[in-house]
Amino acid sequence: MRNNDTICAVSTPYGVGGIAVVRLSGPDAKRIAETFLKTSKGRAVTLADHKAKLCDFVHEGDLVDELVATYFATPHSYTGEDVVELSCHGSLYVQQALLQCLLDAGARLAEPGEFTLKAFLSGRLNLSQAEAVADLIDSRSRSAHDLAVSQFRGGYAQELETMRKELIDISALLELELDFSDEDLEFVNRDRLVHLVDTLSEKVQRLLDSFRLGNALKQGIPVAIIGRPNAGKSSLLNALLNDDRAIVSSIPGTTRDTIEETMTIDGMLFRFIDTAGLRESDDMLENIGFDRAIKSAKQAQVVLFVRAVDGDSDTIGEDIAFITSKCPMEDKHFFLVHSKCDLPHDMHEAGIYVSAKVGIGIEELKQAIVNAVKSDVDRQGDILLANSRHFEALAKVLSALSEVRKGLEVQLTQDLIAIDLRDALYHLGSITGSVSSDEVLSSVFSRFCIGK
Ligand SMILES: Nc1nc2c(ncn2[C@@H]2O[C@H](COP(=O)(O)OP(=O)(O)OP(=O)(O)O)[C@@H](O)[C@H]2O)c(=O)[nH]1
Ligand SMILES: [Mg+2]
Repeated sequence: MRNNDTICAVSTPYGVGGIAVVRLSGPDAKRIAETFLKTSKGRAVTLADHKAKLCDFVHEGDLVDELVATYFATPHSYTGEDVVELSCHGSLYVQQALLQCLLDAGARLAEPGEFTLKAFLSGRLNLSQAEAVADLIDSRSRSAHDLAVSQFRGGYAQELETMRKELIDISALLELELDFSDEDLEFVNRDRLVHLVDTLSEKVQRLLDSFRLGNALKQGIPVAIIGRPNAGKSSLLNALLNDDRAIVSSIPGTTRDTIEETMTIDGMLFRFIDTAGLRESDDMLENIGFDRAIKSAKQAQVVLFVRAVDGDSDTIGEDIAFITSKCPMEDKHFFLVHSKCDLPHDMHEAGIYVSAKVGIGIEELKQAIVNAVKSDVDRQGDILLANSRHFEALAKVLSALSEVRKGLEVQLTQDLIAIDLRDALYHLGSITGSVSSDEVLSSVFSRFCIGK
């Protein structure tokens, strides 16, 4: 990507709308836009910083559209460069015609995320904030939105950056010691280094621990619905979604594959996963379904174990022992759901009683799931890691820090400690983009759509 180009793109989604916005950014943005802009009396328009102007967009004497042009002069714009936004009527023809005029006049089509990349390169956003912009655009629930906003505001990245700077100071001193290694001088107080490494490791570990939940909040919290064939799992899915999503029948083994559907409850996005009934079988397809059901349960944050009230209540313990042997529940919320409670029954076990058929207990079950996840969020406090790139970088930071710690314990020489320290610094810096490679940048920005 050439930095000095003036780029342009339609920034609103593809399609017809009330208005559409065509955006231009770069040193020639103002000049290119002004080539086409005229007053209603046909006079040339001069754009003024941070002012919106109603103008005619004229191409070879023909009016293309009457639109509002807004100019943001460098450096006070999204990208840090000169930016012109043309808010036109949202016809596909008008959008494409404007774009073509701008391209013919010397602008180049923007690549995905290039406006935000420019904002990063000009120092207006750090990498973590740029990623937060993408998350904000993607957010489908209040909790995903909250996560994105917190990351945009700085979140943990800022704190990590402060610690990184402290580490840089220390490693500079260590390198200095190296220069004087013949004289056996110690510039770095080893206790201070140990303390810093420990505090940082603790912080990083806490962030890593929060990833499972953070990621689930962003992508949708997985809720697996499992149980024996015919227990009423698919009926429960349909009742939760209030939609006729999965096939229901009295034939055991109706659901063979997993069925997944998302739903927002109380501002949180959930992914409900209906699974094939759990039973040993000679049927190969059914066995595949069984494996998938167990896999879904393993990946879930919440497991609903469904059991019909007209079944044999003596086997509940056995069933639960079976399922927990296949899928440990320590890090999950496990709910015993007694289904078909509209049928006559004399069961009084702990758990939640529901009837998909008449709609009993469905709201109560939803509330119980929401409360369980909320308690996880509260326990986690305000730091939540939701970005997988950060997760990988932080895992590397932690392992490098633990090497530094080991080195300090066995009084390794400065040069060897310095290597691990540099490694930790590199991965820490990659989070905010203080150090970044083209590869990292292109993987971050290719996630964006064109026009952002
Ligand atoms: N009376 C009553 N019947 C129900 C209820 N929920 C499900 N059923 C019946 O139970 C049978 C099985 O329901 P499904 O939802 O297909 O059960 P499943 O657990 O998905 O079954 P598999 O996919 O075969 O494992 C169907 O005949 C449903 O009509 C309920 O709340 N009350
Ligand atoms: Mg089913």
